[in-house]
Amino acid sequence: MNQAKLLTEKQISEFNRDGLLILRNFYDLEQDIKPIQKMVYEIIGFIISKYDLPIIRPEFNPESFDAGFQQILAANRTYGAEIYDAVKQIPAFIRLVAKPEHEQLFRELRTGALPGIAAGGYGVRIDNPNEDKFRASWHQEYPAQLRSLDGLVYWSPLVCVTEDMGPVEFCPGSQVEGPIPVFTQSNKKPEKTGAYSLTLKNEKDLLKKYQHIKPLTNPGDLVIIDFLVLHASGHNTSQRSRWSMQLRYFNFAEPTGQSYGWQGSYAAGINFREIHPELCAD
Ligand SMILES: O=C(O)CCC(=O)C(=O)O
Ligand SMILES: [Fe+2]
Repeated sequence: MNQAKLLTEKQISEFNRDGLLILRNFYDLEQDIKPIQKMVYEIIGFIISKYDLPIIRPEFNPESFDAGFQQILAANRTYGAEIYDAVKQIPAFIRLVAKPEHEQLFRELRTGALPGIAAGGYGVRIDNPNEDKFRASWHQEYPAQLRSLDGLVYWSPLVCVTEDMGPVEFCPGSQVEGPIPVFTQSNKKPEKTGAYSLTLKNEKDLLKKYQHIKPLTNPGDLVIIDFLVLHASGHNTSQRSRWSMQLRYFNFAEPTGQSYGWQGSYAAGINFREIHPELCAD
């Protein structure tokens, strides 16, 4: 049986060249995205009630599902953390994570792959205005996730990402560098923890070598990112949090991942240095 292809040959070669591919309107807003936005709205409502906050919200609307969230942050930043931890457990989100199309995309982009879902590698980012602590500086996904060398990040926004929200910045083509050594005990970033604290070796020179792009995306759009492509969070200088979903898939068939039993990295409590001492620059 010949399953209909999700990607054209042109898209596959674009991904092979850039390590990056944007599929506009890939998800069904009504079926895939709106149920997630609705549950975020409900969870925000529980927090408003729980802490008895004087916040009045409009009825649910996909465009403004996070209404009240900035006032919650202003009341107490830790309420935001409570919401952050909650929203990755929304069933509609987990259904999206496991959508068969993600396996199929992986197979179309990586011939012979047996895709896996990176445990703990999925979540909903909330990039709040003028916050730096959780901003991802320039990185490749691989050291932060491990599992296999040839993984993919599926990134999709829950809000219309505008220039001032700090869209993710990419260096297309930079996957050809292969895995880049990192400084792990970076005293350059004392405020960052776990994978966020890693710094690329020769970062400045690497970043000069490649073009930089910051594509604007809308709910329903899917950005596919090679585990080895350089990328970084932008700076959100807007009045609204940049809500986005990240799902990460790896390849059971890839030998490097097999050699360490497809283990995860920092978030899984694994010591990156034990798995890849040669990629530790310090
Ligand atoms: O959304 C962001 O700011 C960063 C996303 C990222 O690094 C990722 O999805 O792997
Ligand atoms: Fe990333």
